[in-house]
Amino acid sequence: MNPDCRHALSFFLPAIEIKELEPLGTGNVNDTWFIGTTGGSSYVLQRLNPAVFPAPGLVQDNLCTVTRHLQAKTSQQDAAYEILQIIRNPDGNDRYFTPDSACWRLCSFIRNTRSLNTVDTADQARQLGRALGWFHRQIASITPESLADTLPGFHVTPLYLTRYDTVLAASPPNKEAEDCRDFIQQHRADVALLENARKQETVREQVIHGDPKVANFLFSSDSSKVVSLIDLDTVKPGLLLHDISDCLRSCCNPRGEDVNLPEDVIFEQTLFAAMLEGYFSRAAELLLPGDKRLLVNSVRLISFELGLRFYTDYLAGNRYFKVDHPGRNLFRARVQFALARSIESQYTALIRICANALETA
Ligand code: GN1
Ligand code: MG
Repeated sequence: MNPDCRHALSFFLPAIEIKELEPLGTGNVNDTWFIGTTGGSSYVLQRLNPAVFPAPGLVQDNLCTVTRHLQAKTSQQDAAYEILQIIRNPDGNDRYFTPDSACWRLCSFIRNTRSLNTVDTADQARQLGRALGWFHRQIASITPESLADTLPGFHVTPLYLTRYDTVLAASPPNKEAEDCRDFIQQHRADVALLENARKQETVREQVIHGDPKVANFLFSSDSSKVVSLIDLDTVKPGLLLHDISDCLRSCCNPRGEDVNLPEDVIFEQTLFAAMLEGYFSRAAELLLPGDKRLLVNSVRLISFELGLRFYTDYLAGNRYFKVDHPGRNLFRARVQFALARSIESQYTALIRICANALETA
């Protein structure tokens, strides 16, 4: 067993007898393990990546604030979804630091659930939309100032473009990835879309999840029902459109983010319609006029932004997103750019689907 895992576990649960310890999930940033004990309890142990989260204590503070808020809200009504429990050690401490400045934490494991990397059916997409809409309604009453900005500039697309320009200028010429550079060049003018709308106050700002990709929703083991929305590391003030778009770029790409053939990637209209139907059934009243008007363009932008982030990290030597081989982030970038292209090619139809879903909500 990784000695740091063992130290972290004995910090949180000094009397623990471990029966199972296995890597869990497909996260691109943090390390996660499933822990089963001889007594039949199960937990999730995580190591926050210090290269991504420079102030992990604040990430943990945000997590506590949000889970406390969700627990208080759901105890007043029928609990629609399960909420993560943060485990504390006998002294009441919920975080453990190793000498490499990494922060470790332990949470409950939500039983009888499974995590998917892609959505296959409209029913699953509708369930994702409902769960995200529910989550947005619950967290809408959190005062943004009560949460720390743990990742300044997250989802501010123009800043990612500036960073890309800097990294590119310092990189050796790379013929192999000319397609990515061309695609970025062609879309430079689009990057300020959401920042402009934010300035004009036509889009809703509130506390958001920050990373509502498919893998962060737990489905019931035996149905398409969503049981919980997990990975609350990026919960902080943002735009509702950041979350809706990030969820859609993941949900409507049935081939997934890690496919090796970007030319196979398509943005699926039926999944788009179903996710929106589910989302609007729970949270349509949160949307401002700009949210409705910019939704399709915003999904395209967030796909482009993620492609830009992956490509920049590839050029910078893969320091942010974990990789299993040096070309992985280049593949991932191509997938997101292919998705943005697929959205572009179906633009009129997607606008119509979105308008219909809003009308029938
Ligand atoms: C990262 O770590 P993970 O897999 O939950 C990233 C998200 C990306 C996502 C793409 C803090 O999330 O922004 O959308 O990869 N998280 C951070 O899979 O940058
Ligand atoms: Mg995440």
